Amino acid sequence: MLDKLSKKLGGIIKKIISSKRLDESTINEILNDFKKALLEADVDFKLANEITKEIKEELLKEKMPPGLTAREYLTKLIYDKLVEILGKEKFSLIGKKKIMLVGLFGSGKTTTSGKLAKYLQKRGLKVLLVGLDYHRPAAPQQLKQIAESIGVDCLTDEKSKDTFKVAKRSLELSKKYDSIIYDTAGRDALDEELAQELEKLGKIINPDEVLLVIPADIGKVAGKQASEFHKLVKITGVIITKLDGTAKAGGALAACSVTGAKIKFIGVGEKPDDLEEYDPKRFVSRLLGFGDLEALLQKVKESGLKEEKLKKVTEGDLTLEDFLEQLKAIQKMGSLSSIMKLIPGFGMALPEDLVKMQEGKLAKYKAIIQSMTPEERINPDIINTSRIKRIAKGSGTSEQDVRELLSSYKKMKKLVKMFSRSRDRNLMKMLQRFGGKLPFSF
Ligand SMILES: Nc1nc2c(ncn2[C@@H]2O[C@H](COP(=O)(O)OP(=O)(O)OP(=O)(O)O)[C@@H](O)[C@H]2O)c(=O)[nH]1
Ligand SMILES: [Mg+2]
Repeated sequence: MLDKLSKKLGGIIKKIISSKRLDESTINEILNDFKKALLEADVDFKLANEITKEIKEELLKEKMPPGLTAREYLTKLIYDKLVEILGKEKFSLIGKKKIMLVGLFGSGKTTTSGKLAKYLQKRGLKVLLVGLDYHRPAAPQQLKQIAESIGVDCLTDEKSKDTFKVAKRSLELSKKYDSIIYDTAGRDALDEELAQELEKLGKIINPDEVLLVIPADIGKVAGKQASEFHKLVKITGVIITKLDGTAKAGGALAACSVTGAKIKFIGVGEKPDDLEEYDPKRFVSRLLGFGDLEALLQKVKESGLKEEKLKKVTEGDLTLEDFLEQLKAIQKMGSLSSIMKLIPGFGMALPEDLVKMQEGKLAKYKAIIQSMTPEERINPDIINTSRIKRIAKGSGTSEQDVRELLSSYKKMKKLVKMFSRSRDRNLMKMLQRFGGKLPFSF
Protein backbone atom coordinates (compact mmCIF):
# COMPACT_ATOMS: atom_id res chain seq x y z
CA MET A 1 0.00 0.00 0.00
CA LEU A 2 1.25 3.46 -0.88
CA ASP A 3 4.48 1.91 -2.00
CA LYS A 4 5.71 4.84 -3.97
CA LEU A 5 5.18 7.43 -1.28
CA SER A 6 6.58 5.08 1.29
CA LYS A 7 9.70 4.50 -0.75
CA LYS A 8 10.20 8.22 -1.26
CA LEU A 9 9.77 8.97 2.44
CA GLY A 10 12.08 6.11 3.36
CA GLY A 11 14.68 7.63 1.04
CA ILE A 12 14.30 10.98 2.75
CA ILE A 13 14.87 9.47 6.19
CA LYS A 14 17.92 7.70 4.81
CA LYS A 15 19.21 10.97 3.50
CA ILE A 16 18.79 12.55 6.91
CA ILE A 17 20.62 9.68 8.52
CA SER A 18 23.51 9.64 6.09
CA SER A 19 24.01 13.37 5.60
CA LYS A 20 27.31 14.47 7.00
CA ARG A 21 26.21 17.86 8.16
CA LEU A 22 22.71 19.22 8.36
CA ASP A 23 23.53 22.66 7.02
CA GLU A 24 20.98 24.87 5.36
CA SER A 25 21.57 23.61 1.86
CA THR A 26 21.20 19.97 2.96
CA ILE A 27 18.01 20.85 4.82
CA ASN A 28 16.70 22.60 1.72
CA GLU A 29 17.49 19.58 -0.38
CA ILE A 30 15.78 17.20 2.03
CA LEU A 31 12.71 19.39 2.35
CA ASN A 32 12.52 19.77 -1.41
CA ASP A 33 12.47 15.99 -1.74
CA PHE A 34 9.81 15.85 0.93
CA LYS A 35 7.66 18.37 -0.90
CA LYS A 36 8.09 16.50 -4.16
CA ALA A 37 7.02 13.25 -2.51
CA LEU A 38 3.89 14.93 -1.16
CA LEU A 39 3.04 16.46 -4.53
CA GLU A 40 3.48 13.13 -6.25
CA ALA A 41 1.01 11.64 -3.80
CA ASP A 42 -1.38 14.37 -4.96
CA VAL A 43 -1.22 16.42 -1.80
CA ASP A 44 -2.44 19.93 -2.52
CA PHE A 45 0.36 22.28 -3.60
CA LYS A 46 -0.46 24.97 -1.06
CA LEU A 47 -0.56 22.46 1.75
CA ALA A 48 2.73 20.82 0.72
CA ASN A 49 4.36 24.25 0.54
CA GLU A 50 3.05 25.27 3.92
CA ILE A 51 4.26 22.13 5.64
CA THR A 52 7.78 22.31 4.28
CA LYS A 53 7.97 26.00 5.13
CA GLU A 54 6.84 25.35 8.67
CA ILE A 55 9.37 22.57 9.16
CA LYS A 56 12.17 24.79 7.94
CA GLU A 57 11.17 27.64 10.19
CA GLU A 58 11.07 25.34 13.18
CA LEU A 59 14.48 23.93 12.33
CA LEU A 60 16.17 27.23 11.88
CA LYS A 61 14.90 28.59 15.16
CA GLU A 62 17.74 29.16 17.52
CA LYS A 63 16.53 26.86 20.22
CA MET A 64 16.02 23.19 19.59
CA PRO A 65 14.13 20.94 21.98
CA PRO A 66 16.51 19.61 24.61
CA GLY A 67 17.91 16.15 24.10
CA LEU A 68 17.42 16.06 20.34
CA THR A 69 20.10 16.45 17.70
CA ALA A 70 19.29 18.40 14.54
CA ARG A 71 18.81 15.15 12.67
CA GLU A 72 16.45 13.71 15.22
CA TYR A 73 14.54 16.94 15.32
CA LEU A 74 14.12 17.07 11.55
CA THR A 75 12.90 13.46 11.55
CA LYS A 76 10.44 14.22 14.32
CA LEU A 77 9.13 17.31 12.53
CA ILE A 78 8.54 15.34 9.33
CA TYR A 79 6.75 12.63 11.28
CA ASP A 80 4.62 15.10 13.24
CA LYS A 81 3.65 17.07 10.15
CA LEU A 82 2.61 13.93 8.34
CA VAL A 83 0.46 12.89 11.27
CA GLU A 84 -1.01 16.37 11.37
CA ILE A 85 -2.04 16.40 7.72
CA LEU A 86 -3.19 12.82 7.65
CA GLY A 87 -5.60 13.20 10.55
CA LYS A 88 -5.39 13.50 14.26
CA GLU A 89 -7.55 11.01 16.00
CA LYS A 90 -8.35 7.38 15.96
CA PHE A 91 -11.95 6.19 16.06
CA SER A 92 -14.02 3.20 16.88
CA LEU A 93 -17.46 2.18 15.69
CA ILE A 94 -18.18 -0.09 18.60
CA GLY A 95 -21.43 0.89 20.28
CA LYS A 96 -22.83 2.60 17.20
CA LYS A 97 -26.12 0.98 16.33
CA LYS A 98 -27.20 2.40 12.98
CA ILE A 99 -24.51 3.04 10.43
CA MET A 100 -25.39 4.41 7.00
CA LEU A 101 -22.94 4.41 4.12
CA VAL A 102 -23.28 7.05 1.41
CA GLY A 103 -21.24 7.98 -1.64
CA LEU A 104 -21.04 8.28 -5.40
CA PHE A 105 -21.22 5.46 -7.96
CA GLY A 106 -18.64 2.77 -7.56
CA SER A 107 -16.91 4.32 -4.57
CA GLY A 108 -17.05 1.04 -2.68
CA LYS A 109 -20.19 1.40 -0.52
CA THR A 110 -21.47 -2.13 -0.95
CA THR A 111 -18.09 -3.77 -0.55
CA THR A 112 -17.40 -1.61 2.50
CA SER A 113 -20.80 -2.48 4.03
CA GLY A 114 -19.67 -6.09 3.98
CA LYS A 115 -16.26 -5.22 5.39
CA LEU A 116 -17.82 -3.27 8.23
CA ALA A 117 -20.25 -6.09 8.96
CA LYS A 118 -17.34 -8.47 9.22
CA TYR A 119 -15.39 -6.02 11.35
CA LEU A 120 -18.24 -5.76 13.87
CA GLN A 121 -19.04 -9.45 13.71
CA LYS A 122 -15.42 -10.26 14.56
CA ARG A 123 -15.87 -8.14 17.66
CA GLY A 124 -18.76 -10.26 18.81
CA LEU A 125 -21.66 -8.15 17.55
CA LYS A 126 -24.78 -9.36 15.77
CA VAL A 127 -25.06 -7.45 12.53
CA LEU A 128 -27.80 -6.86 9.95
CA LEU A 129 -26.96 -5.63 6.47
CA VAL A 130 -29.73 -3.59 4.83
CA GLY A 131 -29.88 -3.02 1.07
CA LEU A 132 -31.22 0.44 0.21
CA ASP A 133 -29.99 0.53 -3.39
CA TYR A 134 -32.82 -0.12 -5.84
CA HIS A 135 -31.36 2.06 -8.59
CA ARG A 136 -28.87 -0.46 -9.79
CA PRO A 137 -30.74 -3.71 -10.55
CA ALA A 138 -27.97 -6.05 -9.41
CA ALA A 139 -27.29 -4.19 -6.16
CA PRO A 140 -29.51 -6.19 -3.75
CA GLN A 141 -28.11 -9.44 -5.10
CA GLN A 142 -24.54 -8.20 -4.68
CA LEU A 143 -25.19 -7.30 -1.05
CA LYS A 144 -26.92 -10.61 -0.37
CA GLN A 145 -23.95 -12.51 -1.72
CA ILE A 146 -21.55 -10.55 0.42
CA ALA A 147 -23.74 -11.10 3.51
CA GLU A 148 -23.84 -14.80 2.83
CA SER A 149 -20.09 -15.05 2.37
CA ILE A 150 -19.42 -13.55 5.79
CA GLY A 151 -22.42 -15.12 7.51
CA VAL A 152 -24.53 -12.14 8.55
CA ASP A 153 -28.25 -11.47 8.01
CA CYS A 154 -29.33 -9.35 5.10
CA LEU A 155 -32.55 -7.41 4.46
CA THR A 156 -33.57 -6.42 0.93
CA ASP A 157 -36.88 -6.21 -0.89
CA GLU A 158 -36.43 -7.03 -4.53
CA LYS A 159 -40.19 -7.16 -5.11
CA SER A 160 -41.29 -3.76 -3.98
CA LYS A 161 -37.89 -2.11 -4.58
CA ASP A 162 -39.12 0.53 -2.18
CA THR A 163 -36.09 2.02 -0.45
CA PHE A 164 -38.06 3.78 2.26
CA LYS A 165 -40.19 0.78 3.04
CA VAL A 166 -37.06 -1.35 3.56
CA ALA A 167 -35.60 1.34 5.79
CA LYS A 168 -38.75 1.31 7.98
CA ARG A 169 -38.81 -2.48 8.10
CA SER A 170 -35.21 -2.53 9.33
CA LEU A 171 -36.26 -0.54 12.37
CA GLU A 172 -38.83 -3.17 13.28
CA LEU A 173 -36.03 -5.73 13.30
CA SER A 174 -33.58 -3.55 15.14
CA LYS A 175 -34.08 -5.15 18.56
CA LYS A 176 -32.61 -8.37 17.26
CA TYR A 177 -29.30 -6.79 16.26
CA ASP A 178 -26.42 -4.95 17.86
CA SER A 179 -25.61 -3.05 14.68
CA ILE A 180 -27.37 -2.33 11.40
CA ILE A 181 -25.42 -1.28 8.34
CA TYR A 182 -27.22 0.48 5.50
CA ASP A 183 -25.89 0.26 1.94
CA THR A 184 -27.37 3.11 -0.11
CA ALA A 185 -27.49 3.88 -3.84
CA GLY A 186 -24.81 5.92 -5.56
CA ARG A 187 -25.06 8.63 -8.23
CA ASP A 188 -22.73 10.22 -10.76
CA ALA A 189 -22.62 13.35 -8.70
CA LEU A 190 -24.12 14.68 -5.54
CA ASP A 191 -27.28 16.01 -7.19
CA GLU A 192 -30.56 17.22 -5.80
CA GLU A 193 -32.17 13.81 -6.15
CA LEU A 194 -29.50 11.98 -4.18
CA ALA A 195 -29.43 14.67 -1.51
CA GLN A 196 -33.21 14.40 -1.08
CA GLU A 197 -33.17 10.63 -0.95
CA LEU A 198 -30.42 10.62 1.68
CA GLU A 199 -32.15 13.28 3.70
CA LYS A 200 -35.40 11.35 3.73
CA LEU A 201 -33.58 8.12 4.66
CA GLY A 202 -31.81 9.99 7.42
CA LYS A 203 -35.15 11.12 8.83
CA ILE A 204 -36.58 7.60 8.82
CA ILE A 205 -33.50 5.83 10.14
CA ASN A 206 -32.01 8.50 12.37
CA PRO A 207 -28.55 6.95 12.01
CA ASP A 208 -25.80 7.17 14.62
CA GLU A 209 -23.16 7.36 11.93
CA VAL A 210 -23.35 8.56 8.33
CA LEU A 211 -20.12 7.54 6.68
CA LEU A 212 -19.12 8.91 3.30
CA VAL A 213 -17.28 6.39 1.16
CA ILE A 214 -14.62 7.96 -1.08
CA PRO A 215 -12.17 6.13 -3.34
CA ALA A 216 -8.56 7.18 -2.81
CA ASP A 217 -7.84 7.26 -6.53
CA ILE A 218 -9.59 10.61 -6.90
CA GLY A 219 -6.69 12.13 -4.94
CA LYS A 220 -7.04 15.61 -3.57
CA VAL A 221 -10.55 16.04 -5.07
CA ALA A 222 -11.61 13.92 -2.09
CA GLY A 223 -11.50 17.04 0.05
CA LYS A 224 -14.00 18.86 -2.16
CA GLN A 225 -16.26 15.85 -2.26
CA ALA A 226 -16.22 15.52 1.51
CA SER A 227 -17.09 19.21 1.98
CA GLU A 228 -19.92 19.08 -0.56
CA PHE A 229 -21.47 16.02 0.98
CA HIS A 230 -21.15 17.51 4.40
CA LYS A 231 -23.06 20.61 3.35
CA LEU A 232 -26.04 18.68 2.01
CA VAL A 233 -26.04 15.53 4.10
CA LYS A 234 -24.55 15.67 7.54
CA ILE A 235 -21.79 13.09 7.51
CA THR A 236 -20.08 11.95 10.69
CA GLY A 237 -17.00 10.48 9.05
CA VAL A 238 -15.28 9.24 5.93
CA ILE A 239 -14.08 5.88 4.75
CA ILE A 240 -11.40 6.04 2.10
CA THR A 241 -11.37 2.93 -0.09
CA LYS A 242 -9.00 1.55 -2.71
CA LEU A 243 -5.90 2.74 -0.90
CA ASP A 244 -4.20 -0.36 -2.18
CA GLY A 245 -4.29 0.60 -5.79
CA THR A 246 -3.29 4.21 -6.18
CA ALA A 247 -0.35 6.54 -5.81
CA LYS A 248 -2.74 9.38 -5.01
CA ALA A 249 -3.85 8.03 -1.66
CA GLY A 250 -1.77 10.49 0.35
CA GLY A 251 -3.57 13.35 -1.38
CA ALA A 252 -7.00 11.89 -0.68
CA LEU A 253 -6.25 11.39 3.00
CA ALA A 254 -4.63 14.76 3.45
CA ALA A 255 -7.40 16.62 1.59
CA CYS A 256 -10.08 14.99 3.73
CA SER A 257 -8.30 15.68 6.97
CA VAL A 258 -7.83 19.30 6.07
CA THR A 259 -11.60 19.79 5.58
CA GLY A 260 -12.06 18.49 9.11
CA ALA A 261 -13.85 15.36 7.93
CA LYS A 262 -12.85 12.53 10.18
CA ILE A 263 -11.42 9.53 8.41
CA LYS A 264 -12.57 6.47 10.32
CA PHE A 265 -11.60 3.52 8.19
CA ILE A 266 -9.49 2.77 5.17
CA GLY A 267 -10.17 0.09 2.57
CA VAL A 268 -7.10 -1.72 1.36
CA GLY A 269 -8.48 -4.40 -0.95
CA GLU A 270 -11.58 -6.05 -2.31
CA LYS A 271 -12.01 -8.78 0.31
CA PRO A 272 -14.16 -8.53 3.45
CA ASP A 273 -11.07 -8.43 5.65
CA ASP A 274 -9.43 -5.59 3.77
CA LEU A 275 -10.54 -2.86 6.13
CA GLU A 276 -8.51 -1.07 8.76
CA GLU A 277 -9.34 1.38 11.49
CA TYR A 278 -7.64 4.57 10.53
CA ASP A 279 -4.98 5.51 13.02
CA PRO A 280 -2.93 8.40 11.60
CA LYS A 281 0.09 7.75 13.82
CA ARG A 282 0.26 4.12 12.90
CA PHE A 283 -0.31 4.96 9.30
CA VAL A 284 2.53 7.46 9.16
CA SER A 285 4.84 5.07 11.00
CA ARG A 286 4.11 2.50 8.37
CA LEU A 287 4.66 5.00 5.58
CA LEU A 288 8.06 5.80 7.01
CA GLY A 289 8.81 2.15 7.52
CA PHE A 290 9.09 2.22 11.31
CA GLY A 291 6.96 0.92 14.16
CA ASP A 292 6.60 4.32 15.73
CA LEU A 293 8.34 7.62 16.24
CA GLU A 294 10.45 6.21 19.04
CA ALA A 295 11.79 3.43 16.83
CA LEU A 296 12.50 5.93 14.10
CA LEU A 297 14.38 8.28 16.38
CA GLN A 298 16.32 5.37 17.78
CA LYS A 299 17.47 4.58 14.26
CA VAL A 300 18.58 8.15 13.72
CA LYS A 301 20.37 8.12 17.06
CA GLU A 302 22.19 4.92 16.22
CA SER A 303 23.36 6.38 12.97
CA GLY A 304 24.92 9.24 14.93
CA LEU A 305 26.81 6.80 17.13
CA LYS A 306 27.95 4.87 14.11
CA GLU A 307 29.28 8.02 12.60
CA GLU A 308 31.28 8.85 15.68
CA LYS A 309 32.87 5.46 15.53
CA LEU A 310 33.52 5.83 11.83
CA LYS A 311 35.24 9.12 12.50
CA LYS A 312 37.40 7.55 15.13
CA VAL A 313 38.56 4.76 12.89
CA THR A 314 39.02 6.93 9.81
CA GLU A 315 41.49 8.85 11.90
CA GLY A 316 43.51 5.70 12.21
CA ASP A 317 42.50 4.87 15.75
CA LEU A 318 41.75 1.16 15.73
CA THR A 319 41.31 -0.50 19.11
CA LEU A 320 41.58 -4.22 19.71
CA GLU A 321 37.80 -4.40 20.13
CA ASP A 322 37.29 -2.66 16.79
CA PHE A 323 39.70 -5.16 15.34
CA LEU A 324 37.61 -8.05 16.59
CA GLU A 325 34.47 -6.51 15.17
CA GLN A 326 36.14 -5.99 11.83
CA LEU A 327 37.26 -9.58 11.76
CA LYS A 328 33.73 -10.76 12.40
CA ALA A 329 32.50 -8.62 9.54
CA ILE A 330 35.17 -9.98 7.23
CA GLN A 331 34.04 -13.51 7.93
CA LYS A 332 30.49 -12.60 7.09
CA MET A 333 31.50 -11.15 3.78
CA GLY A 334 33.87 -13.73 2.49
CA SER A 335 36.39 -12.53 -0.01
CA LEU A 336 36.97 -8.85 -0.13
CA SER A 337 39.03 -8.66 -3.22
CA SER A 338 36.14 -7.78 -5.50
CA ILE A 339 35.14 -4.88 -3.32
CA MET A 340 38.68 -3.72 -2.85
CA LYS A 341 39.02 -3.40 -6.58
CA LEU A 342 36.23 -0.87 -6.59
CA ILE A 343 38.33 1.54 -4.63
CA PRO A 344 40.35 3.64 -7.05
CA GLY A 345 44.02 3.53 -6.43
CA PHE A 346 43.71 0.63 -4.06
CA GLY A 347 44.79 -2.52 -5.78
CA MET A 348 45.77 -4.33 -2.66
CA ALA A 349 43.62 -6.91 -0.97
CA LEU A 350 43.52 -7.53 2.75
CA PRO A 351 46.05 -10.11 3.90
CA GLU A 352 44.72 -13.58 3.12
CA ASP A 353 45.18 -14.81 6.67
CA LEU A 354 42.76 -12.15 7.91
CA VAL A 355 40.17 -13.02 5.30
CA LYS A 356 40.29 -16.74 5.76
CA MET A 357 40.17 -16.80 9.50
CA GLN A 358 38.20 -19.68 10.99
CA GLU A 359 35.21 -19.21 13.26
CA GLY A 360 36.91 -21.01 16.11
CA LYS A 361 39.80 -18.66 15.90
CA LEU A 362 37.54 -15.66 16.24
CA ALA A 363 36.17 -17.09 19.47
CA LYS A 364 39.74 -17.58 20.68
CA TYR A 365 40.62 -14.00 19.77
CA LYS A 366 37.65 -12.80 21.71
CA ALA A 367 38.75 -14.72 24.79
CA ILE A 368 42.27 -13.39 24.44
CA ILE A 369 41.14 -9.79 24.21
CA GLN A 370 38.89 -10.32 27.22
CA SER A 371 41.85 -11.61 29.23
CA MET A 372 43.83 -8.45 28.66
CA THR A 373 43.91 -5.63 31.16
CA PRO A 374 42.30 -2.37 30.07
CA GLU A 375 45.76 -0.89 29.77
CA GLU A 376 46.92 -3.68 27.47
CA ARG A 377 43.87 -3.22 25.32
CA ILE A 378 44.52 0.46 24.90
CA ASN A 379 48.21 0.03 24.30
CA PRO A 380 49.04 -3.49 23.05
CA ASP A 381 52.68 -2.47 22.55
CA ILE A 382 53.35 -3.08 26.24
CA ILE A 383 52.47 -6.77 25.88
CA ASN A 384 55.79 -8.54 26.45
CA THR A 385 56.61 -12.24 26.80
CA SER A 386 55.51 -12.54 30.38
CA ARG A 387 52.24 -10.77 29.64
CA ILE A 388 51.70 -13.07 26.67
CA LYS A 389 52.09 -16.05 28.97
CA ARG A 390 49.58 -14.66 31.44
CA ILE A 391 47.04 -13.79 28.75
CA ALA A 392 47.35 -17.24 27.13
CA LYS A 393 46.76 -18.91 30.44
CA GLY A 394 43.85 -16.67 31.37
CA SER A 395 42.10 -17.19 28.08
CA GLY A 396 42.81 -20.91 27.77
CA THR A 397 44.74 -20.42 24.55
CA SER A 398 48.36 -20.87 23.53
CA GLU A 399 51.10 -18.27 23.52
CA GLN A 400 51.28 -18.81 19.78
CA ASP A 401 47.61 -17.74 19.51
CA VAL A 402 48.23 -14.54 21.43
CA ARG A 403 51.24 -13.70 19.26
CA GLU A 404 49.23 -14.35 16.13
CA LEU A 405 46.45 -12.09 17.28
CA LEU A 406 48.86 -9.28 18.05
CA SER A 407 50.54 -9.59 14.69
CA SER A 408 47.22 -9.62 12.80
CA TYR A 409 46.10 -6.63 14.77
CA LYS A 410 49.22 -4.73 13.84
CA LYS A 411 48.71 -5.57 10.18
CA MET A 412 45.19 -4.29 10.21
CA LYS A 413 46.17 -1.19 12.10
CA LYS A 414 48.75 -0.42 9.45
CA LEU A 415 46.09 -0.73 6.77
CA VAL A 416 43.84 1.59 8.68
CA LYS A 417 46.58 4.18 8.88
CA MET A 418 47.16 3.87 5.19
CA PHE A 419 43.49 4.33 4.42
CA SER A 420 43.16 7.30 6.66
CA ARG A 421 46.25 8.98 5.29
CA SER A 422 45.20 8.56 1.70
CA ARG A 423 41.97 10.50 2.40
CA ASP A 424 40.85 9.49 -1.02
CA ARG A 425 37.53 11.21 -1.60
CA ASN A 426 35.92 8.25 -3.30
CA LEU A 427 37.13 5.97 -0.61
CA MET A 428 35.73 8.20 2.10
CA LYS A 429 32.43 8.32 0.31
CA MET A 430 32.39 4.60 0.05
CA LEU A 431 33.19 4.18 3.71
CA GLN A 432 30.28 6.38 4.57
CA ARG A 433 27.93 4.56 2.30
CA PHE A 434 28.71 1.32 4.02
CA GLY A 435 28.52 2.82 7.47
CA GLY A 436 30.12 0.64 10.07
CA LYS A 437 29.08 -2.56 8.39
CA LEU A 438 32.00 -3.44 6.21
CA PRO A 439 35.30 -4.56 7.57
CA PHE A 440 37.27 -1.89 5.93
CA SER A 441 35.12 0.88 7.32
CA PHE A 442 38.03 1.91 9.46
N1 LIG B 1 -8.76 -2.60 -4.70
C1 LIG B 1 -9.85 -2.26 -4.04
N2 LIG B 1 -11.03 -2.36 -4.64
C2 LIG B 1 -12.13 -1.99 -3.95
C3 LIG B 1 -12.05 -1.52 -2.61
N3 LIG B 1 -13.31 -1.25 -2.21
C4 LIG B 1 -14.12 -1.54 -3.24
N4 LIG B 1 -13.44 -1.99 -4.32
C5 LIG B 1 -13.93 -2.39 -5.64
O1 LIG B 1 -14.57 -1.29 -6.23
C6 LIG B 1 -15.64 -1.70 -7.03
C7 LIG B 1 -16.91 -0.97 -6.65
O2 LIG B 1 -17.28 -1.35 -5.33
P1 LIG B 1 -18.77 -1.36 -4.81
O3 LIG B 1 -18.71 -1.74 -3.39
O4 LIG B 1 -19.66 -2.11 -5.69
O5 LIG B 1 -19.07 0.19 -4.92
P2 LIG B 1 -20.45 0.91 -4.68
O6 LIG B 1 -20.13 2.25 -4.13
O7 LIG B 1 -21.35 0.08 -3.89
O8 LIG B 1 -20.96 1.06 -6.17
P3 LIG B 1 -22.45 1.45 -6.63
O9 LIG B 1 -23.36 0.65 -5.79
O10 LIG B 1 -22.50 1.08 -8.06
O11 LIG B 1 -22.56 2.90 -6.43
C8 LIG B 1 -15.74 -3.20 -6.85
O12 LIG B 1 -15.10 -3.82 -7.92
C9 LIG B 1 -14.97 -3.46 -5.56
O13 LIG B 1 -14.43 -4.75 -5.53
C10 LIG B 1 -10.75 -1.41 -2.01
O14 LIG B 1 -10.56 -0.99 -0.86
N5 LIG B 1 -9.70 -1.82 -2.77
MG1 LIG C 1 -23.28 -0.53 -4.24
